[in-house]
Amino acid sequence: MVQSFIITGFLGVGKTTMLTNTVKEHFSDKKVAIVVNEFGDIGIDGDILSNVYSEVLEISEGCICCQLAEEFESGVIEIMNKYNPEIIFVETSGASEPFPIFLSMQNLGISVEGVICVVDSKNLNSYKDNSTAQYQIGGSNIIVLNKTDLVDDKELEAVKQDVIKIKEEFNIKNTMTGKTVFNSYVINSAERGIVNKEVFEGIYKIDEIIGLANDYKHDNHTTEDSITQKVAYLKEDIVFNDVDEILNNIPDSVYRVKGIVKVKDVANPLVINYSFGNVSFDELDAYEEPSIMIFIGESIDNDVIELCSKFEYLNMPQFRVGK
Ligand SMILES: Nc1nc2c(ncn2[C@@H]2O[C@H](COP(=O)(O)OP(=O)(O)OP(=O)(O)O)[C@@H](O)[C@H]2O)c(=O)[nH]1
Ligand SMILES: [Mg+2]
Repeated sequence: MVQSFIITGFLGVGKTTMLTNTVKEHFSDKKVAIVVNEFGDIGIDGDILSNVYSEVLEISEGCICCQLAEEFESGVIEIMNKYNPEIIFVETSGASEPFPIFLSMQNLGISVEGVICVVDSKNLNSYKDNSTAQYQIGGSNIIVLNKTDLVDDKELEAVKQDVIKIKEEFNIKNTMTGKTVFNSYVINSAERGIVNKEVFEGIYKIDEIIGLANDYKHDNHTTEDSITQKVAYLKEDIVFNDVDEILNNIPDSVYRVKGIVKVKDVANPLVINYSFGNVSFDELDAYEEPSIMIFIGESIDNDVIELCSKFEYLNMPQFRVGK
């Protein structure tokens, strides 16, 4: 039977990093397939992951836990038929809830070994009131406190207590037995998404969860949350400093920026990864599309329009409206 893990967690917490680091290392002897769903209609993670894994399926333009259940399931079937993987890792979008995806995997007869929620130890405070983020923590059985390099022991302990509190609030019940489903969960710490192999050893209590499916009511949560995205393209003739200048002027409402840009003074295309004020860059081997930046946050529209008017080399297409 094909095994799977679902990797969830809010925007920019380090899910893709975990896939490119830990998962790659621990599963080098297995045939691994990756399914990735990104928030918004243009994906960047597929390009990053394709650099590391040969079998990557990217599902964009919507949320796999709401609008895209069918596309998700047929995508998983396609990847199984084509590649015959031993393990499938699903990276959910930062705005997805994990439980509907768990149900889809069960529907397909794929064993879910664990639902891993990656938590940004540095920034949990900024996003812990978001209902989707709470559901991600509540609906997982393995919690990875990531970015521990950015906090001290005291701050990490406070994050752990916040997670435990959210877990207690999300006392999800098995409708058949009345037992709490996510009673047994584990919390791990990680830097760069690097976690022990034991995390993947399968502790999901699948039998406890039978019966929940019938009762689970999943509204389209993306319409409730005010998270939106705006896409902008960059002019061709720019240098690294131009990009840096934009990143130094990101408004507070925007907590995530992803992008791929080509600049004159760097040989390879650069992947931009900005989350809650921290930026990193990685080089890609090839990228033929126009340079792009995607801004994600809450009620960001006016702020991003203003940003684009400040930097003439940043163009926002008029016809695009935030989702
Ligand atoms: N300092 C530090 N940065 C990290 C760590 N893990 C990830 N990052 C950085 O956090 C940013 C976001 O990482 P990703 O792995 O793309 O996060 P994600 O959860 O996949 O993001 P989305 O798919 O957009 O929701 C990148 O700049 C990473 O380099 C960590 O442990 N420490
Ligand atoms: Mg990602």
